[in-house]
Amino acid sequence: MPFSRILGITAALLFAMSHAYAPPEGFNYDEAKVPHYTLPDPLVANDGTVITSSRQWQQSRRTEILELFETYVYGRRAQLPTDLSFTTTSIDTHALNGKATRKQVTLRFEKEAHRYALHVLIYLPNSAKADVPVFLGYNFNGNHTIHSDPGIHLSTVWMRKNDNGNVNHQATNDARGKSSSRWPVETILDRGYGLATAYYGDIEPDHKNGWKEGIRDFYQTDENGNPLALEDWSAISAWAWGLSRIMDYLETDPEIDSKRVALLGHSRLGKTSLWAGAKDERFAITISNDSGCGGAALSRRAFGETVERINTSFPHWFNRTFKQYNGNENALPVDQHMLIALMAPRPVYVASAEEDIWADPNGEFLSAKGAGPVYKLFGLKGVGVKSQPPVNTPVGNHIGYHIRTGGHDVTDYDWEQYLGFADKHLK
Ligand code: GTR
Repeated sequence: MPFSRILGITAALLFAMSHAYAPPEGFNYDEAKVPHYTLPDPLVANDGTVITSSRQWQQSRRTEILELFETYVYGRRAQLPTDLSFTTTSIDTHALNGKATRKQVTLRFEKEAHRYALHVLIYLPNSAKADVPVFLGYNFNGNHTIHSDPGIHLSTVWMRKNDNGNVNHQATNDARGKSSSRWPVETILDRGYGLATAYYGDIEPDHKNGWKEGIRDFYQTDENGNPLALEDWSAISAWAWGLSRIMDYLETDPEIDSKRVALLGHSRLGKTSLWAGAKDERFAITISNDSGCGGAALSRRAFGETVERINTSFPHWFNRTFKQYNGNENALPVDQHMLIALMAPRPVYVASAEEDIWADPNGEFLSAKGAGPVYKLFGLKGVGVKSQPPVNTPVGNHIGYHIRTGGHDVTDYDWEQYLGFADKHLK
């Protein structure tokens, strides 16, 4: 190879490396340029009534806000399955050198055709007696990526990524353990928690035509029995629906305390967890890790990723009505602080990363803070600070928040805060 070619390749590599985390150009990353906006007040009902008690919130305002998010952002979701079944496909009581019991459970939604299967991987600490609290979260790349444990079934469905051990969008053995840095399984077990996870692509592959192979192609009515067109719901709604089905299973597992399930998700799966936690009050805690636009971040700030950009890059994530707010965030009847507020009075945690400016860390903080007045109705404390805390300084009581150093990822530091938050509220 000529020397000039080697130089060229080296330069290209260095460029790629230095720009690996560079956020897209043409978006605002300057706090001073955030447009002026007024947030809708979670405590003013659609008819103008001011909500002053937790009772009023629970009886009417909560439902109103849920419906606003259904109508304008995430869409509706499917009916309950009529033939939900759970099959334990493998169980190993001496997994991870005897530390854990590993179960793999397949959820199916229909008796006859058996088209859809949601494969749930569960680790429970053998040191625990019974009734284990668990963390539940979707993974991005298949259950086999969260740990190198060879007993984990290799996923056979379509994988979004075509690297890290995936070939032709199918997982190979080389993909095992590739996402393990995001899942400190042994630490979770040592702290007395179980872990349940599933691949979100089991419910619907994450691309614009993924619905054709997902449950959105199957269910014709929503949870109230009304006809459901494809655009009436969204991939995020479908994925969130799947998390509730996992909860249906957890409720039947005698080794698990389904009243103490902490739901977490990163990035797009953080958006999904927030919507699932809002819809389904069986989740005791909801945790958003770097969920950004359409997750914890306030849409009106248009800082980093905007509504228009997300609707263009990922048209399948949100419902059709959300597209009307491209470049027009101020007209949205909701903003994301109201989504956080839907968790009340259950504890909720929002986390950001300093270099993850695409996700608007300050917008994530302001949203967590903006849910505070609703928690106050219940006599509960929110983030407890006026402005974004310094890096690596977690704050908050019933609404937890931190911004850590580093980029868009789930790290041991994040988990340490989530475990501490769960200890505080679930133990
Ligand atoms: C990005 C998207 C973000 C976030 C992220 C992810 O491309 O713009 O909203 O969801 O993907 O999920 O990793």
